[in-house]
Amino acid sequence: MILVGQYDSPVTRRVAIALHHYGIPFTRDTRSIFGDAAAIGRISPLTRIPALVLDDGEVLIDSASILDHLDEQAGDAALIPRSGPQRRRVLQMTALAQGTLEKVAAVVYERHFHPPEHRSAVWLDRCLGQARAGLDELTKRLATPYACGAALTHADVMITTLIWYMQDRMDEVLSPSAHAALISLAEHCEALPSFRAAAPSDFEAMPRS
Ligand SMILES: N[C@@H](CCC(=O)N[C@@H](CS)C(=O)NCC(=O)O)C(=O)O
Repeated sequence: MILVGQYDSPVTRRVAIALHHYGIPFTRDTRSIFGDAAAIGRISPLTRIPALVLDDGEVLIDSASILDHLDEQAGDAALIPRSGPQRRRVLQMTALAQGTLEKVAAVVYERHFHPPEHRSAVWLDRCLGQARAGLDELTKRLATPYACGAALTHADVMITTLIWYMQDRMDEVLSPSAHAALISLAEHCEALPSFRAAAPSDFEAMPRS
């Protein structure tokens, strides 16, 4: 199977980390979602990453839907319980981290695509406030040693790829004191083999504005 997307995309990287964690072999299409948009659009109908091209040619899009498929393959090793309150907890923590990422990315895109005089200060303030609220809520709900308790889950993966993206791109609402627990969780996870195997290379970066 082929994972389409570069690892500076936190949602692409979270699929890669799960693939490594599950020991599922894959190759990569590392063309840029911006520089090679037309080529990516021929694979992924919304011209978004990640996409996963299965061995029979079927194309899966959207990180959560892709992970649903990979979790089925992983069985009991899946990074989420099959059912029950702990499954809901993992899904909610993951949704909080992914929702925070969406607001951070909205700020990054607004600043990338619009010159300063065309940016909406109202929109930017709203997104920054939502991103800060997401980080605050994640911090409040964080368990130990992992985000949802004793085991590594998809929530830890999403939080870690989010923190990496913020530190690389837009860290103005990430507080070293208020969000210290999230940062320290991310540091711990980044040292694990599956995260190291999916570390972004130097060439994998959205063009700087
Ligand atoms: N909900 C989607 C979000 C996908 C997404 O936003 N991907 C970004 C990269 S992180 C992208 O393709 N951006 C380019 C665009 O939307 O035009 C997922 O989890 O896969």
